[in-house]
Amino acid sequence: TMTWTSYHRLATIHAWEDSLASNYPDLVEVLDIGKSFEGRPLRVIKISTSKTNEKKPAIWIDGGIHAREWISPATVTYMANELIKMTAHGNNTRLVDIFDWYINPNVNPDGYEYTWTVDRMWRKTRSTSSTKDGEPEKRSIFEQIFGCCKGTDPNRNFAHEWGGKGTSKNKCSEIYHGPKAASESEVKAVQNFIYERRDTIKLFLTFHSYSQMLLLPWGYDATRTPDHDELMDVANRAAKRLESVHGTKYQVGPSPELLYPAAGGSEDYAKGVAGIKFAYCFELRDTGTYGFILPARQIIPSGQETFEAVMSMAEDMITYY
Ligand code: 0X9
Ligand code: ZN
Repeated sequence: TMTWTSYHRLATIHAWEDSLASNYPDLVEVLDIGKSFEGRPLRVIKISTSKTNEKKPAIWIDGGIHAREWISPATVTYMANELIKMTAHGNNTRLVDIFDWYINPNVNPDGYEYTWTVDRMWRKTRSTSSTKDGEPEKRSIFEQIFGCCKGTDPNRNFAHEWGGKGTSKNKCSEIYHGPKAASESEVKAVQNFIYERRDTIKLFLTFHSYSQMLLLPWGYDATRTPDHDELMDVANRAAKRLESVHGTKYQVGPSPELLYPAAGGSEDYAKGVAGIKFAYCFELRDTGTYGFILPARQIIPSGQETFEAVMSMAEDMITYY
């Protein structure tokens, strides 16, 4: 069963989502938004007190774009659970009264399962662009033998400045951008979902690890957005609130200034294509001591502090919806 004292397989996370929907039928719904390359369901937890057809402003949260970043789905499910518990108990219901919440804890389920069964450090999806049933194998013998040439980096595959800086056309690369923009069904499903709801989604948050940063667009190149200062204000307040919980420090700024430029990322798509003004990418704990292999005892502290940052951002959104 689901806990936040250890990491969990996808089946456990899905069973937990199902139990939320049956325990809180007036609050939680599990939406099916597509299928992964290997046929796993792509799911979104909808937390909402709206009546049918009521169009409320919304907040999007996703995790697990990169398979090995286990703290991301763990933190995202922690936050979903807190939000649901809080609302169900009638505490601070304001942020669920005002906003519908769309939460996808595992954008890349094939990759995630692969990190449990075969390779803990796998990052990408598990797709092959050339072998459909009955079609001849187009990959070289080298690629067929060395499975490293499978998969696309989903965070280089979004349809914004696709194929630009910090991406690779080499299938064997960890930052392979894929054969075309949104070639990955996992990416296409997220894009379609947020594009269809682009008028209601006010805040887009995507969770990665690691390096303790709160990144804002643009990620693709070192050019600042026209509303850079507003995005920085919201992020700085969130980082301050985060730090107040356990003293964890997050750096705030655009990826090219703090890390590196990388095109085709999800928050760039949210802002650049869907037109969602406030789009951010969290790089969760830690700063390299454990890196991707963050001990499970850090899930709850990470969840607690990140939840406060998200509450701060959601409160700031009330001014804007
Ligand atoms: O490289 C990435 O995709 C992210 N770092 S990670 O270590 N989690 O892989 C940073 C993405 C920053 N955002 C954009 N470049 N859009
Ligand atoms: Zn990542």
